[in-house]
Amino acid sequence: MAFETILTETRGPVGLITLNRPKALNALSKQLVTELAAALDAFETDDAIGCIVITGSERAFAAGADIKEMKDKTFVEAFLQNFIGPNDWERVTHTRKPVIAAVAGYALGGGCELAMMCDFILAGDNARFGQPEITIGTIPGSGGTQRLTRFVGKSKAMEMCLTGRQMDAAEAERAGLVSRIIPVADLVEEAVKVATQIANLSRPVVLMAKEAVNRAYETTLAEGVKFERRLFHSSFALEDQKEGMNAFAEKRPPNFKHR
Ligand code: CO8
Repeated sequence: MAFETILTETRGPVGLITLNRPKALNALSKQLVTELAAALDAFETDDAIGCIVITGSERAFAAGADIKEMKDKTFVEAFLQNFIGPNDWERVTHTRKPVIAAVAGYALGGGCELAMMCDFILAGDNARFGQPEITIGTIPGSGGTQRLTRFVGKSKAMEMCLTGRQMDAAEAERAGLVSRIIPVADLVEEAVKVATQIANLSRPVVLMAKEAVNRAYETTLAEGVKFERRLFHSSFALEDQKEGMNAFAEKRPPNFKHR
């Protein structure tokens, strides 16, 4: 795949996507968002890939949508183009394989929103999260007011969306926005390690677990638990469930067939 604004590589069973517009702090231009969607499509359809990592540079995961590109848009253009294109902005939320955001430096505006669309966030110790749109005369446009509120609660989300205040990595971890903090120099290596661990598990079961956790955001507790129970039951139809449990009983590592 030849892209201009991102880099893609495979590390064993992991697809690694690096946002790569260093001069613009990885601002999410139309081209970048389109290329990211294409890279996700490619890794999603590649059977050899079991988990995807999206990262940026040590200075910036992404400093938001590209302000220079969008500043002169009219309402009609933004509305008719759905900002910059069909559904590319939300592409990561449609990925069935797990996607980990490895965030170092700035994750602002659309950058913070992109990180929150991933399945979980590993933060470098220099990460900074924020929704500064209000300071440039607009509001978050890709889930910032909704996902941030669900992650960190109303008070922090409201303060951040109303003032543009940034959270550092420690606050983001305390607030539940990120799963853990990693020294920035080790961030990508650690994210690839975790992704490899996931990719070596039974793929159908991994996809079931992801679907079940995501259901918690979309339905009532009772319906979510019922959904989880049905998937749990159906996992007993898998050879990988037999292998996993037999391996435990026989005190050996499992050798999953479907990965
Ligand atoms: N867009 C375009 N260029 C940017 C952006 C951006 N978001 N952020 C930084 N850059 C550029 C700068 O213009 C600068 O370029 P140049 O060297 O040509 O002047 C270069 O990157 C380096 O930036 P700075 O010199 O500003 O670096 P600093 O270290 O001084 O500051 C900051 C870093 C604090 C990150 C600062 O650059 C900043 O505040 N950036 C803007 C952050 C922001 O407001 N982001 C929100 C954008 S709006 C948005 O994301 C809405 C998403 C809606 C999605 C809707 C989908 C449907």
